[in-house]
Amino acid sequence: MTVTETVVRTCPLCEATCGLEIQVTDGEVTRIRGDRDDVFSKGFICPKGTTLGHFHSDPDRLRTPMLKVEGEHVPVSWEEAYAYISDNLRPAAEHSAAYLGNPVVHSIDAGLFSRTVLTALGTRTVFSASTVDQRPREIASGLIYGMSVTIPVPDVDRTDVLFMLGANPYVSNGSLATAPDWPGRIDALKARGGTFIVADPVETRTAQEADVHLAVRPVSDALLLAAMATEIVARGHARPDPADEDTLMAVVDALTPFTAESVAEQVGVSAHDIEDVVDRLGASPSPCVYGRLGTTVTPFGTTASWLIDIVNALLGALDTPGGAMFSRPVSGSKNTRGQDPVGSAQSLGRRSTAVSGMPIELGEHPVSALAEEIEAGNVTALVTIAGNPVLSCPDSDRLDEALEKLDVMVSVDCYINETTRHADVILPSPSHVQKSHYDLAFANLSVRNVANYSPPVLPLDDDGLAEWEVLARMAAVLGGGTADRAGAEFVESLVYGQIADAAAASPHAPEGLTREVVDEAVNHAPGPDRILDVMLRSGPHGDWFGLGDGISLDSLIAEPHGIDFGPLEPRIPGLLSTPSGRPEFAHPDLMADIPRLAAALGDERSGKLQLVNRRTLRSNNSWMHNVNVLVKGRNRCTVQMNPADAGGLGLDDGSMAEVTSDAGAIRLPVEVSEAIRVGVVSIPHGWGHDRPGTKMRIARDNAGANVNVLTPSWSVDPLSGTSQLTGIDVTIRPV
Ligand SMILES: Nc1nc2c(c(=O)[nH]1)N[C@H]1C(S)=C(S)[C@@H](COP(=O)(O)OP(=O)(O)OC[C@H]3O[C@@H](n4cnc5c(=O)[nH]c(N)nc54)[C@H](O)[C@@H]3O)O[C@H]1N2
Ligand SMILES: Nc1nc2c(c(=O)[nH]1)N[C@H]1C(S)=C(S)[C@@H](COP(=O)(O)OP(=O)(O)OC[C@H]3O[C@@H](n4cnc5c(=O)[nH]c(N)nc54)[C@H](O)[C@@H]3O)O[C@H]1N2
Ligand code: SF4
Ligand SMILES: [Mo]
Repeated sequence: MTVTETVVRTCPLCEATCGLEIQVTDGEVTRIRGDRDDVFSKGFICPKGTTLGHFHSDPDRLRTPMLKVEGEHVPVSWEEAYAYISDNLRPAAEHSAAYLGNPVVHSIDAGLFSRTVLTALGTRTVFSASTVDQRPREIASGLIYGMSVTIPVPDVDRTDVLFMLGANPYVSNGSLATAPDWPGRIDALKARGGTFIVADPVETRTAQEADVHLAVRPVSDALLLAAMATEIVARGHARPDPADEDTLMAVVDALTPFTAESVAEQVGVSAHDIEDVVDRLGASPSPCVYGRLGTTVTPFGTTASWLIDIVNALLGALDTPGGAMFSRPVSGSKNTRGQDPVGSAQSLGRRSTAVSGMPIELGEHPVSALAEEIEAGNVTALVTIAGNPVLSCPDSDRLDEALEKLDVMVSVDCYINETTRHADVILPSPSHVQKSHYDLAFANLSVRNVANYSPPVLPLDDDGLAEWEVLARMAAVLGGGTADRAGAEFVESLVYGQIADAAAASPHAPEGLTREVVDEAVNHAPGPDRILDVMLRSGPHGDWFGLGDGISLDSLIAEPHGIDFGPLEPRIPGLLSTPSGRPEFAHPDLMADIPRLAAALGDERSGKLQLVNRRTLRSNNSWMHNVNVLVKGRNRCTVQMNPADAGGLGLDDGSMAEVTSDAGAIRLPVEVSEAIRVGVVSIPHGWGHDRPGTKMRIARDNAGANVNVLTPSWSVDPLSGTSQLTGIDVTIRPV
């Protein structure tokens, strides 16, 4: 007899956190659609969300550990895999490093247990996808608010003028701003008479919806924002919180060289257009400025992130409804635990990498430095968890070669791809429908305070391990313990114990809370769920283990469509941890970058084309190209060019071109588009699946070219170490 059931869960693929309604027939996922009752996404879904079943049943997805024997990966038992790790990685720990990829933050298992592996390994050399992404925003937040997790998000549902720089949420579904259904939210903004303004060198899907589109030159955002700050004051729009007025005016004084007139040439739009945007924001009762990837992966990423906050604060739009606000995660966060807004000063520049002296901030090395550290012999052993740096990181041909020089490499991943093909051992993580899910990371970035827990939809494969257990066993064996369930539970007890102790010691805890009360109340099996239970119960809406009124994991399980705790509320000064007890808008490490920005006013143009990044709706960085329904149809890995640029080079739509930068060269088809600014070209990342030794058959048939062969490893934001991935000088010729 056929058994069909319908379950709901949160999509783990991107930051939008959509609710999915999943139909399961005889243990197979047979249909996925949007969950109309989800409290946050209300039925919204994108094409990727419907493919979790395809991914689950992909025959190329790893189901057993793989060991490289004479250059070929062969399936082995867990015992053999962990024995290899014990014999080979453990002795190499002294020169080991780790790379953590993007899906780590989308997984409660990997999010809570990746660090146990690094701790057991004893490595201080940690790389992650953050330094090809949002690290500048986190650094700016650390300096200004005292904690890197304290990131302002646009209150998109209440603003009436939204100015968005370097983001394309109609395609990416949003980032550092968790909000399922950006199209619906922007429509609602317009329906209430609001204005939507976009700054992007490309007239993207998002820019097409804008009332005003500034087709800025790449890497010019910090200049634009600096000028906006001074123009807000000059044009009489400043209305900062009186407590911050002196600090903000000190910043504006230092920004005197930047005016609409002085930056117009570099930004590539007229002074009048800049003034118009300033006036629209200034005239609005609830304006909001939001910047994303296009503003962070540049040599001025940290400075641009800082200046966004300066502009919002000058407009009186920071921490106020309709402006840029701060989430208050239901599962708690560093910035929900304290009570005292006064903390010690943060500063940059304490550590740097050995070879090039790139900054090491927030405990992480820039991925731009990974290849050279391996080449120099400083890193001889590498662990990768949920990452594909060979496609996602700059100068990737060089990195690809460097990985071959390692003595030992271990990966935790679902595929044998461009990166994991170098690994001696690959430990498989189960498919996403076999995991429980809770968005610990994105609760910090959400435009509403929402909580939603999903149990696994399907059981583990025979002999399969949950991802937390894969990682905890590895930590156990690296720490000298046993690579079995007992070893994993020992590691879990350390993580659980830390969180349970912190809950018992919380300044918010009610009278009578002890570690014993916590242990007695928590009734979930060892693993991420019982840790989550502690976090929820000691979070801002928690039941304090029965001593108060509020939620627990069990009450969340009883609400499969999630619980909505409402719109964001002002949180300054409570969430601060700064010497002054106010935001450090004039932090000396940020002010110190103003002369470098002023020097950029005089930059000569190279006369070359400038490469910018691009996302496409049916991709998810590098790893979903083995799902046929997502890659079929026209080739999306193209170089988009304005007709004026293409024509001048004798290129037509569909003709093959060679694109060359100082780092390398790739060949791919041309897509002629009026939407792109003259002098700018765009190529998506995550492609280039033609390397030998990978086992992703559909991806190989749709290989595309790897844009990160073109991005230079030597150009980083000097404050954060984040790679420059946009505004790269390239030349193009027909082939
Ligand atoms: N479909 C899909 N969705 C995704 C992903 C994916 O790969 N595919 N990846 C996910 C991840 S990991 C992330 S971090 C988010 C990112 O999500 P977003 O931050 O929305 O990033 P992008 O979609 O890359 O949009 C960046 C925009 O910046 C523009 N740009 C480039 N350089 C500059 C510049 O110098 N200045 C300005 N103002 N604009 C510039 C580009 O043209 C592009 O339109 O998306 C997530 N969602
Ligand atoms: N040129 C250019 N380069 C870019 C960008 C750009 O816009 N332009 N964007 C950058 C950004 S924002 C990011 S975040 C990075 C992403 O950089 P990475 O995180 O290095 O790359 P991904 O393609 O996301 O690789 C994810 C890996 O995790 C595996 N995986 C998927 N799910 C799971 C899981 O649940 N568990 C485990 N263990 N493994 C899993 C996949 O098979 C894949 O190997 O790329 C960056 N690179
Ligand atoms: S928008 Fe993101 S979270 Fe929503 S269905 Fe698509 S991939 Fe999943
Ligand atoms: Mo990202």
